[in-house]
Amino acid sequence: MPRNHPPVSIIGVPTDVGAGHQGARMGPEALRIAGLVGALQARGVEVTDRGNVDGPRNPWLPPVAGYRHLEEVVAWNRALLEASTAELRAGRMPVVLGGDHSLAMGSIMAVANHCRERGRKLRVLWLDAHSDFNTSQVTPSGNIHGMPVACLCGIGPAALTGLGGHAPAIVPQQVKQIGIRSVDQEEKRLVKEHGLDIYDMRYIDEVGMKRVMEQALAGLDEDTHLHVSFDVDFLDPGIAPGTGTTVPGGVNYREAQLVMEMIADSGRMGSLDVVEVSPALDDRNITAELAVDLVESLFGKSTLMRD
Ligand code: HAR
Ligand code: MN
Ligand code: MN
Ligand code: MN
Repeated sequence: MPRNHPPVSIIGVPTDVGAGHQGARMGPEALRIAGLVGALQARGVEVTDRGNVDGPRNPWLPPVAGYRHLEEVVAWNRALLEASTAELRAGRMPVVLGGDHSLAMGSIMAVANHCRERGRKLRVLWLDAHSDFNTSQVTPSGNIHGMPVACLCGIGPAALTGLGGHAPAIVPQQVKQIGIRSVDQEEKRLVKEHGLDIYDMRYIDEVGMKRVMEQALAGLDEDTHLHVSFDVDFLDPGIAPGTGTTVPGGVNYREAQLVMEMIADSGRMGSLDVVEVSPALDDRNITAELAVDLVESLFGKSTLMRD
């Protein structure tokens, strides 16, 4: 099934100011070295690597009032928001390479604004071990990469929730979370209260990934922009050890391929984040290589005669 993808712009966001471990700032280079650009070109996609956006270094300070490095996280997200907005306006598909997952705020705010301006619907697929729905009051760590979904839904500091100029950027009903297996106690209460649609590992075990993806993708139409936010800790640590917050019992290789293939078949993906690759924790870049392999599937590569 050959598909026509819009031209892709790769945007690196080499930061780990939102995380509790340093190292994700090396993720963009690891993904490039794993051959991301060539893999997309081999799919017939026109790709331009825009290089990295710039931002403050990691000062490595303890949290203040429930946030570690709030000012730095804001600065990186502002830079990404601007870069991604420019690509969307030019009719291009941003593929954002993290970096820690706090960057999903700038990435998705750019997409949300773009959809709002064009009267398009937005759905976010959040592939992750974590719900990333903490607030400063309940976070066990102060790490802002545990908060982006809440901030996108308008729950968080104005410096983050209002960054795109329109708060909330999205509503919880637009988000489908898959692979979830680590949600903090108070965070559980929040996701229930806000009605987040969560396909956790138990649900995946019970009903199977095919059915899960049919549900997560149900109702997409030609007016829907699908944003995929892929945190590599979604994957089982046995196949993806190179990330700062591994959680056992994750998605296996075949399930992950099916997820990506079904997204590709939907034909609706308009933007993508690949985040939390942490090369110093990895084993010969296998996590970045696996991420690239899965991105190929997102762009329509499949086994046998289907591609
Ligand atoms: N829930 C934990 C916290 O808020 C850890 C979440 C952050 N880890 C991530 N994001 N990699 O998905 O501290
Ligand atoms: Mn995450
Ligand atoms: Mn995670
Ligand atoms: Mn491959």
